[in-house]
Amino acid sequence: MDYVDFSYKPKKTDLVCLFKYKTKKSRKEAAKNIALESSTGTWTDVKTKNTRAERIKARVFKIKGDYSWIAYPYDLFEASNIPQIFSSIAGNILGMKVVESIRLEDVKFSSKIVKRYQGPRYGIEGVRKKLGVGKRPILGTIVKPKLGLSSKEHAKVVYEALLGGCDIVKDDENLTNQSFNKFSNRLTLSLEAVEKAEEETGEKKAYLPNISAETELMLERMDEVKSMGGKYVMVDIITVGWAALQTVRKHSSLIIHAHRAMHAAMTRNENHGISMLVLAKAARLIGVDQIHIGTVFGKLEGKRSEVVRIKEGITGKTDGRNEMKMSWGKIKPVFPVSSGGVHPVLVPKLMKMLGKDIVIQAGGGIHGHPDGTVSGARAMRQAINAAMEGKDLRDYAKSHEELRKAIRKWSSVKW
Ligand code: RUB
Ligand code: CA
Repeated sequence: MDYVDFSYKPKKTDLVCLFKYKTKKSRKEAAKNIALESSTGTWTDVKTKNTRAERIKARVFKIKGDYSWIAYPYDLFEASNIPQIFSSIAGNILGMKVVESIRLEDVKFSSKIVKRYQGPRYGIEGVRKKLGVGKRPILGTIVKPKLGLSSKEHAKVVYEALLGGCDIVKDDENLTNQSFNKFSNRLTLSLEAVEKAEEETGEKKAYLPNISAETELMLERMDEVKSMGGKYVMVDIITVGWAALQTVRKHSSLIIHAHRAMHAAMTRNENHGISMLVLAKAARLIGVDQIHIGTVFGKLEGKRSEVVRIKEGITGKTDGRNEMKMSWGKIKPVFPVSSGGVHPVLVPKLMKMLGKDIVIQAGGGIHGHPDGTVSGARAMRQAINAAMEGKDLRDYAKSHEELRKAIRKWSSVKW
């Protein structure tokens, strides 16, 4: 059958996709349709076909269980264009009637494609250096309430969180330039808060302003952050889109924190859409320095096996298994961010699951502390210290009041 060739051996330069799909037709027939619609074909034979179209078509080279593996020749792509790649491998095929559901589970970018990308400027090592944090996880918070604080109130929360022990404080995903909290004003006051906290604690600190907006406006905001001495920008990478993210990366010399708001529209359904792993790999290629991957234990959905795979995909020199094994070449590892319903009690579990090379973020789990933000940040730092020293959290809490109070408030939280 055209487009299906089980004897085909993917070339080193092919991009390979792993799809999970359900169909009422034969699995082979459906796989053929996935391959043709995502590469060169359409629903019927066309008279305009040439030899090139035949040569560069995608090939289904394996079908097993619910899955099919498809190889895409390099010439199908404008290799440095992430939107074009997604229009192919995750485009029309998601809406085809021949499949009841289809999910792009994993993607293997060939080294020839990888070479066309810059990847993160800083990555894990670079971020650690900028923040002067050696081996422990980076501690972050999100200013809460998400929306409603004035710039002045916002900056006060930034200051208190940093004073208590956070390394970084970020805006929330839906805070940008609202009438009650203007971007420029917030930036100025929050960077002052950073300076003050750095002087008082002797630690390096950072504020992550959310620059998400129309692309040119984002670049203006990024310039503003840079000119004022900021270290980071934060971008809602899914809502701004791949093209905008590529532009930001091209122009940025700052650390890029990637928030993934809206990802679940594509990633949450286990049978349909695009996996978070695929989105995170694209973000790594483009070059974000840190990205949200989930917590398993927190308030937001995300299976353990999936969260661990995403971590491997964004930090490994190689990742994937068998047909999907890919090499990242010179592309640096991205800092995985665990965030969403995190509080001190979850810290040991998170570190056990993901190791020390993670950014741990808590919003409510800091600002909801019975004694406020400073104590909340202290409690989180204490929890990290306990885990770093291999001590039991509850034992450690006996001599650490802030942690003790946090445990009392949150130990029975269930999602
Ligand atoms: C966390 C928060 C972040 C989520 C996003 O606040 O608001 O937006 O981390 O989710 P809180 P994810 O700590 O109060 O829950 O990281 O899964 O993308
Ligand atoms: Ca948020």
